[in-house]
This record gives sequence, structure tokens and C-alpha cells, in this order.
Amino acid sequence: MNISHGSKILDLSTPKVMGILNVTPDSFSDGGRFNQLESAMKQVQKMIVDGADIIDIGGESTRPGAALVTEDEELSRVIPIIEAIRRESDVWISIDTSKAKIMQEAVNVGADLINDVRALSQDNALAVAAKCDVPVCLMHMQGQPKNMQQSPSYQNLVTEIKAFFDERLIACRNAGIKEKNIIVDPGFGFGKTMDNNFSLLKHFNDFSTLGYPLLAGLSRKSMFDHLLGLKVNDRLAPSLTGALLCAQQGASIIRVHDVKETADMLKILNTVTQAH
Ligand code: 7PJ
Repeated sequence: MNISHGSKILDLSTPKVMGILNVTPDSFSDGGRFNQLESAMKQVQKMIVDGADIIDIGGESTRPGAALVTEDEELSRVIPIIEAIRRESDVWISIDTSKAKIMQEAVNVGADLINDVRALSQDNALAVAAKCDVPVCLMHMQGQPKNMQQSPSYQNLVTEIKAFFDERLIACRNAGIKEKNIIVDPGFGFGKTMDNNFSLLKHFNDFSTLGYPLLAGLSRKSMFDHLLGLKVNDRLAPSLTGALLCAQQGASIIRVHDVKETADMLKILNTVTQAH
């Protein structure tokens, strides 16, 4: 399997690393747009050196309880950094957004992939994603970030998430989005209890029957805090463990904060996979 954008191809025969770049005001301590751009670029350069195949840029916080941001605010956060990366590198750039306008503008200035935690459910998102003709990651979420962790509930977790994808895949097809551009992600932490998250981890491979590349995002998520009592910056070991469990069950893209450690781990996995 692979994904492509124009003449660019990302080979998914081994799992690839998506490095996270948050450009929300709370993600940089120093004020001022220029300083933010400079520190963001340093972080991007480091992620590339460390082995990131894709840089995922998000200007809207989707953490539980996070406030919404306006379109103009989100544009002003993400567009300059996409332009700056594109001037320096041909690394894959992913735009983490649910807004059609942001998707379009981001792709116009060089983004290669749309990563939408709302699976193209917002106004015009399906049409714009079809027009952009880039790979799109459809993520499952129950509820919305504001309330998703209040009382998540499922009869059958995997079956319901698969049914959600079936519905979104029909919507994508009807909008003219190509099959080859679709990636799916069960959405760890998005409207899921701790038990739900660990069931997803156990049954991650069940989603491979959908027939699309799978993306897994569990880096530093609070499911590990609930189990281990670890602060967000102390969750490297469980994040790597989760990434490994997903990679072994067929994840093609692993979305992480800790690029170097994840790339090292995947190198071990690939070597073992290819060993006699
Ligand atoms: C995910 C994401 C994820 C995809 C975020 C966080 C919250 N996109 N964006 N999958 N999570 N595709 O990183 O804790 O799991 S933001």
C-alpha cells in the first residue's frame, strides 16, 4: 500500500512516522508570531532529522474541553508555518483541521494530506477534500471535543466504529473522493473511556478489513495517565508501547510527539519482521 500526492509517493509497506506540531497559543511559551514561527521551524527541522515522514500541523486544540477557534485565527496559525516548511523541505505536510477553508488554503500553499478528527463532517469539507485530491485521514470521534469525554458509551465498540467508517466512506465516495486517498483512524481518546481505548489497542487489527491504510494516534494521551498516573511529558514508555502494538497490528502511520524514539522502535520492528 502507498499514498500519493501528485508525483510524491509515501510507501506504506513499513509503518511511517507522523510528527506532531501544535501551533496553538498554549503550545509555545514565548509570545509573538515571529518567535512562534522560529521555534516551530526548529521543532520541524528536528523532527525531520529524527526521522519524521510526515509533519502534522494543527492550529485548533481538540483536547477534551478545548474552546473553538475562528477560521481567521486558525489560518494565521497554520499557513505561515506550512509556507516556511515548504520553502525548506519536500517532507510530507499534513493539515490537522476540520474546516474546509483551512484545508483548501493549506493545500494551496503546499500541504499534502488532510487529517480531520471530524472525518469531513463539517460544512463543505467533503467537497473541498475531493477537489484538493490529496490523501485524507478520517478519524472516528463520538461527540465533540467540548463534551466527548463526559459519558462515552458503546454497545459494541469495534462494530460501531466500523459502521461509522462505512457511513463516512459512502459520503466520501458520493463526494468524489478517490478510494486511493483514504486513510482511517479509530481515534484513541476521542469519546472513549479508558476501557474503550485499551480495547481499541487490543483489536486495532480488526480495522484492517476496511481495506484502507490505518493511522494510530496515542502519543502521550491521557489513557496512560489513568492507568499509570503519569504526567503528559512522562508518557514516552507507554506511548512507544502503544505505537508498537498498533504497528504490529497493521498501522501504516503512527502519529507521535517523540519522533526519534518512535523511529528507532520501528527500525527494530522492521528488522525483526524481515529476519529469518
Ligand atoms: C489525533 C489527531 C489522533 C488523528 C489529535 C492529541 C489530540 N489526528 N489529532 N488521530 N489526535 N488522525 O494529540 O492528543 O489520534 S489531537
